[in-house]
Amino acid sequence: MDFEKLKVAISEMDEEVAMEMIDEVVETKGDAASAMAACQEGMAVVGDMFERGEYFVGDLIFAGELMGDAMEALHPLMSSDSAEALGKIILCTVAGDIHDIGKNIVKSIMAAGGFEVIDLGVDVAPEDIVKAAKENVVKIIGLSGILTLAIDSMKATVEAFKAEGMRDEVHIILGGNPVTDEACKECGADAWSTNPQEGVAICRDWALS
Ligand code: B12
Repeated sequence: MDFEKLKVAISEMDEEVAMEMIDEVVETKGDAASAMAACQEGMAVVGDMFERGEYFVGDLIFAGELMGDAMEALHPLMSSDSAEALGKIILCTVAGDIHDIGKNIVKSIMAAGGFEVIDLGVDVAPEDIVKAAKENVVKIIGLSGILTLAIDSMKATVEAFKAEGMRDEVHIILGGNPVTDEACKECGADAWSTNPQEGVAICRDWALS
């Protein structure tokens, strides 16, 4: 499979070519991880074109829907029956941010890795995340955010756990494009990653420790 062609199809929002290639990966039980990576690279191009004023919000919406369809089609290839049970994890996109394509990919990969994922959705207020952690007795929290301002919400979420006296009871991992080592330290989180597989490995270590 020519994954560069898939990347270009996503970046040009050529739905027909992109979905034909995705369907081929699904039918042949092909390399879903590379297909996902190609789609993500295509979305990065869409973002760059938006920034340059060549694409508009309508294009972002269409590209987002196309990416969502592609991820949904690839989902069965990411699941595994043999995964060990690793317990619960909360996942959400933080307050002020409604981007959820990356979060949903992470959700699929976490579930395939053996986690029971409690997905709180998008634009989730810090106190709602704390409440859900308390109610469901969850020790691992995954926060996703794509907007630069998401970093502030991530920090506010960590602070909310502190205010509730729960900071030492939970592990908090951050993910999404604007997250860096510096941002992670600034937020007071335990770990960060923009790579879902690496994120799962970190959470797995926490779950088994
Ligand atoms: C699609 C899209 C949209 C769609 C979102 C649809 C959806 N359902 O998510 C729509 C149209 C709704 C949208 C809206 C807006 N968007 Co927008 N959008 C994008 C775009 C093109 C792609 C994002 C994406 O899905 N990427 C693909 C996914 C797979 O990648 P990812 O999110 O990084 O996730 C991966 C990793 O980061 C990691 N990961 C993610 N979360 C987590 C969590 C954990 C725990 C771990 C371990 C890992 C992890 O794993 C994922 C899989 O590999 C980006 C451009 C870009 N380069 O990202 C702009 C972009 C993010 N948007 C942008 C903007 C400005 C907006 C709007 C403000 C536009 C507007 N004027 O209205 C609104 C914001 C609304 C809001 N309040 O959130 C800017 C943000 C600028 C900034 N620095 O803050 C970007 C960067 C475009 C740009 N270059 O200007 N957008």
